[in-house]
Amino acid sequence: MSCDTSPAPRHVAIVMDGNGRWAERRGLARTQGHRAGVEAVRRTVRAARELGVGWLTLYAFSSENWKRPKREIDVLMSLPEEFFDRELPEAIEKNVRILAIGRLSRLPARVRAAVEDAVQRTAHNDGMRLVFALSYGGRAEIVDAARRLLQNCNAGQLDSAALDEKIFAAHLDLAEMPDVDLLIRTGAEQRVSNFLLWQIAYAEIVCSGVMWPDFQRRHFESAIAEYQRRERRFGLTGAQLRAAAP
Ligand code: V0D
Repeated sequence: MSCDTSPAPRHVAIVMDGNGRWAERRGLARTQGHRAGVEAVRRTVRAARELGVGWLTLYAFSSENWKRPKREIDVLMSLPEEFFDRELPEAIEKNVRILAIGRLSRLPARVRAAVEDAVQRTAHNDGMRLVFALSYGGRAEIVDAARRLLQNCNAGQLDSAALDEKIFAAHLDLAEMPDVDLLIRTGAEQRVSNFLLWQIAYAEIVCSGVMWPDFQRRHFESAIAEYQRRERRFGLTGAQLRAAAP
């Protein structure tokens, strides 16, 4: 069933899992899976923009990923630059604003510089927001927000009695990031894995058995269609839904 009238989700977040397994199944090195994953990122960014998604947040590197073998980390750290070589001109042309969340200070200086350069060069864009979570953990983001709040409190800029969810959210890595509407996880796992914990409070979760390098536009469209089917039921009882059925 298609529904042309339901809105696209405003904020889609994706856990891009299954790259290593995709490669191992083909007798390739895991790093070949990560490289193939970059192509899937390119396709997905283009599809999201064309489908009218306002925010796309991608889990590129978790705070736990630092425990991986050094050689694998070295390849992973080459991917932001590889991505921008081809994609930054298009992002600029298509009015995409690039942002990053996570402990960017832990990244190699070169990677950090490439990311900050892309953020800066697209800072004036007001089209789709493309957010990369790098060296990111959801709990760490919440702890960092609490630390900023305590600092503001101790500096007399915030009264603890006035603290509410809205003020708290404004101290997260990106104050203007809206709640996630649709959380997609590929790679046949069904876990949140410490991604955007605060922002997914009311997210619809769609898990896909497809390994991330195989993720195509049709998989993205089908996840959005599933979101729209669920969204149309929002708040109604089963009886109300049946009564409203044509
Ligand atoms: C490997 C699948 C794009 C997930 C996608 C540093 C794991 C491909 C980026 C990227 C990675 C990050 C920041 C940025 C621009 C692009 C990326 C990493 C891994 C880890 F500003 N893909 N990608 N970064 N993979």
